[in-house]
Amino acid sequence: MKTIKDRVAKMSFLGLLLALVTTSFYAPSAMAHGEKSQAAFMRMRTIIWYDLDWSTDSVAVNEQVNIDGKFHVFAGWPETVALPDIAFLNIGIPGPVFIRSESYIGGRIVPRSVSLKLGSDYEFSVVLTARRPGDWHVHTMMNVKGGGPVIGPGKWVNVTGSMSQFKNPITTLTGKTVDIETFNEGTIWAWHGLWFAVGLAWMAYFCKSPVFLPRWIMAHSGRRAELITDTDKKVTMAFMAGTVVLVMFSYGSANSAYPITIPLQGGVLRDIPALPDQRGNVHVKVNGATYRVPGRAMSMDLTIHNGSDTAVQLCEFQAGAIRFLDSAVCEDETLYPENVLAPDGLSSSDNSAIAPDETKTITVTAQDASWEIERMSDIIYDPDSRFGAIIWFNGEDGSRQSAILNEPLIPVFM
Ligand SMILES: [Cu+2]
Repeated sequence: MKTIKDRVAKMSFLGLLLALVTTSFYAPSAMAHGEKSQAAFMRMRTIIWYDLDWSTDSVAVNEQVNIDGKFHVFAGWPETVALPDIAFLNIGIPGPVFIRSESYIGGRIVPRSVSLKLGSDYEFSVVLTARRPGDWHVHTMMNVKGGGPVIGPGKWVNVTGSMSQFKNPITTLTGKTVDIETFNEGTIWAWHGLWFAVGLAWMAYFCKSPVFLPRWIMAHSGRRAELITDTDKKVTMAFMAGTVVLVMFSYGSANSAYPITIPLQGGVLRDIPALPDQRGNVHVKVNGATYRVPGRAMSMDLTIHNGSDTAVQLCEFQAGAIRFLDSAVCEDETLYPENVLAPDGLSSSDNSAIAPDETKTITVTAQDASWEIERMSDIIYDPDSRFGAIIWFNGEDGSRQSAILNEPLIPVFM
């Protein structure tokens, strides 16, 4: 009877081990980042990325991609998302397919977190070096402590070549040049192997019979003391002593091999310079806004006052990452990702130029399937059904002015 129980227990242990090993080696490649499942209000009302520019959408391993642009920190930041007091400029990619070689906000190098002010605009720039060949979706991203990753538009970037060619040389502060892609790889493997072996040996020793159910039964029938023998205690002491000696020895040898080290750098930069006012003097009042579910169209009744000294024309409406353009006025000249660009998605009841000091009330419609495809229309099911957007005007003198909208949105289901 005992042997059957024993066998069952051993088999189940082996099964568990097998499951653990196979799952830890199984890593499917992600096609996107679940950007569509991020709440629509979060994409609309936290960080608005604009004037983005990807330097290229095709590179070879070791070549660089620059992503530059600006972002606006929405003043109507939703109360359910932690404020960006500690935020980290990142890039949303499926694993280390690129390395982030440089990143800047407001011209300052930002390898650490920054504090962002609501209502401000910042300039940023990220330099990536291609590491792994493939087609990768590259997003701008801001990690907000307590708020999660706020993801911006993603663009497909193709990387060619071979990962074995990837080099990541750096010069240390002591003047030594090392390739950190392969630096001390042997040592890393050896330590992982060693501790893995120690762990396995520990498990193997204590998985001698009886295990699991028989053990549990013995413990419950008051024979707990019989489960641990004197030899078990000696083996445990040997493991403990061995671990301590190993750690002391390795610490000493690493210290003598690398006497000069500095700690990993952390901290928060609280004085990142914001851009001067990016909006201009066109003022927009939203008299009402609706989202027509069957038509995938958002309609707004806007009163626009042109307080600038040049005539302006409505050009673009951006909600989250989706840009709706009025093709009669402007077109996208960057490599903006197509899935979130509606080059002909914006129309208005009257889009003639608004003269300086003129006030006009018009109906503006942003219509495109991307409301549904990008799952931005989910906003209508929010308890705080409100949209956030940035609306752009082209000036006759070549200037660009914009206004931030933050208003309730009423869904229409017919
Ligand atoms: Cu993606």
